[in-house]
Amino acid sequence: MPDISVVVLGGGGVGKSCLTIQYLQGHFVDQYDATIEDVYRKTISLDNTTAVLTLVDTAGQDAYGAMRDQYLRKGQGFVLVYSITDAESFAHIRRLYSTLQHLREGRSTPCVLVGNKADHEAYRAVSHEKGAQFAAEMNAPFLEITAKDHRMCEQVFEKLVRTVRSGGGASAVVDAAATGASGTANANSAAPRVSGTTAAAAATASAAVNGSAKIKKKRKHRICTLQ
Ligand SMILES: Nc1nc2c(ncn2[C@@H]2O[C@H](COP(=O)(O)OP(=O)(O)O)[C@@H](O)[C@H]2O)c(=O)[nH]1
Ligand SMILES: [Mg+2]
Repeated sequence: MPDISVVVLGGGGVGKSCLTIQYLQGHFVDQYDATIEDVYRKTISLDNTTAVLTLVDTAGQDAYGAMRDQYLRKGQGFVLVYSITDAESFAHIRRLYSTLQHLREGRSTPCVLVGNKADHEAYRAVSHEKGAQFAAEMNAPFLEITAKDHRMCEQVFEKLVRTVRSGGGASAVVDAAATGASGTANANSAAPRVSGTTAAAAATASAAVNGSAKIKKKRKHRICTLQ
């Protein structure tokens, strides 16, 4: 069974752990220790093919350390998360993507861009268009979601697996901006607001997920503010 290593990246407090746990365990955790970095394994059956995902929910100071660079070099798929309520978190993910590209030295970098906390529309600080535009630059699928919604979180990882399988990154994923700005789905509805042609595929996908396990609890890190 193929193994796909997935790294969830983004600034502190954007909802990486909530997204990961909602995907794995089907519930929303209101508070999760911001200093803990966890690695999980999950079997996913998608498009009649099964794979084992190794998920790294990154945290803390390793966001800038040697370990992070290791993840960025070795990862096969990346979930880039920002909060739509936090403009700095969007700037952060842009910088992180530059680093990612630099470290990977031209190898394909399958990514999904996730604007989380879409349930907080009243506090929106990053427009949907801005997100879609950045996703287009990366040739990555784009979703605005809330980690409170299980199906939305599933779709994030399904999109990533499809992106990885299709060769990922540069040319394999259709331009996300093509439909991004005109997306009409409500962020609070069951389907995430998505861009690009893979959205349709995700909507019709029958994903069966079975068996997930936390395989490793990393050491606690000091809390540090990500820039
Ligand atoms: N309203 C709302 N709050 C969220 C959402 N996702 C995460 N949060 C909250 O944001 C805070 C940080 O989430 P967490 O997953 O720990 O962030 P991380 O540091 O990126 O892992 C927590 O208080 C969560 O309850 C979301 O989709 N909507
Ligand atoms: Mg966390």
